[in-house]
Amino acid sequence: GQKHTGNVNEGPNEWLAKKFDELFHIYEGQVGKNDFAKRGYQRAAGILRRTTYPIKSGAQAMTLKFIGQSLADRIDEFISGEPGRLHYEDTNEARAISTFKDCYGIGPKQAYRLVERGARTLDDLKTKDFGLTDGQKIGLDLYDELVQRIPREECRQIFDKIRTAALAIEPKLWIEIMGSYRRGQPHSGDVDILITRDTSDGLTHVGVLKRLVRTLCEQGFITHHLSEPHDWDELEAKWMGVGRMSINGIHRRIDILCIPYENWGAALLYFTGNDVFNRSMRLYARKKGYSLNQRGLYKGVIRDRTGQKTTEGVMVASRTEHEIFDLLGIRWRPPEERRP
Ligand code: DCP
Ligand code: MG
Ligand code: MN
Repeated sequence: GQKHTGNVNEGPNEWLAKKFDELFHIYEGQVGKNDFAKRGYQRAAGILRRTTYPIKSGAQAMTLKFIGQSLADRIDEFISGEPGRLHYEDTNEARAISTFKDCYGIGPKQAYRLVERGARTLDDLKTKDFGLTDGQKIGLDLYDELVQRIPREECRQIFDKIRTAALAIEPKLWIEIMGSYRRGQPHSGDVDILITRDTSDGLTHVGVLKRLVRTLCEQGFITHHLSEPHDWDELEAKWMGVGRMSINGIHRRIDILCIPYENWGAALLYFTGNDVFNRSMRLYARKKGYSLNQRGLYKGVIRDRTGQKTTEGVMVASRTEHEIFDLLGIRWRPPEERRP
């Protein structure tokens, strides 16, 4: 169940980066124990991808920021071709966890539990009762299609289709494609769509999501619903499902998120990612005495010793990405540069 995330412009260390991707995925299923190592592998993959000259030894890699002795040892292991720890970790159990967590709705924790309970193959999940939800069962049925990355051109076609349908319902909508597509990636795991409406004339986008999903169903584009909003008529509502461009097309994962107008910039920032960039941005905000989430940047948040919020604070920026970067005092970074 490895996803193919290779770039058309692969650098000289892509093969090493892929090794660290593998390690990251194996460790992802082993929740709790190896969080530190896990993040290290993820970061090493990113750093190696951005290094423009070939890395030939662990010692040489240690001249790069964030690569310490243990990551360097791993690099030497990979370069020497010795089985090493990766081989040791590449058990049936680890492979099953890695496969299961690529199924829609199954996270690393649950994948681990399913393996603990004896599941080893997708067939086990299909034929025995593991108490999976309806959404997870759809994910299982469509597994082979949904693990395939979506080429950039098809993402654009899907976005065009959804945008056209949405604007026919309400011409004043704001609609944007986010996630890996907005970061300029050559292919994506799903299509992430954000919707709101300028409220200066007193109207909102409420009601659009329901009509949009209905229209796309009628057009034969939407084929499955995975998760529907708690309340279709809230300003903040999320629909998750599956669609395809044609009857012979591959089923693709689609997320459509509606948000209040005032949260546009913060939501765009959050859902453009990537997740590692978001984590470092949130951490930076915290160091500066702010708190950042998908709704906005807050000042005056009070936390207890464990880091839990005891006071919500006041939202000080949220309408545009620029506003948030500016208040934090950092240069605005275009989506293509939002990597660890
Ligand atoms: N996100 C996050 N933390 C999570 C999940 C998501 O910060 N646990 C943010 C960052 C992601 C964005 O939401 O970039 C969209 O989530 P996706 O899972 O769709 O991830 P991407 O679009 O980045 O990648 P993919 O091509 O796999 O869809
Ligand atoms: Mg995505
Ligand atoms: Mn998504």
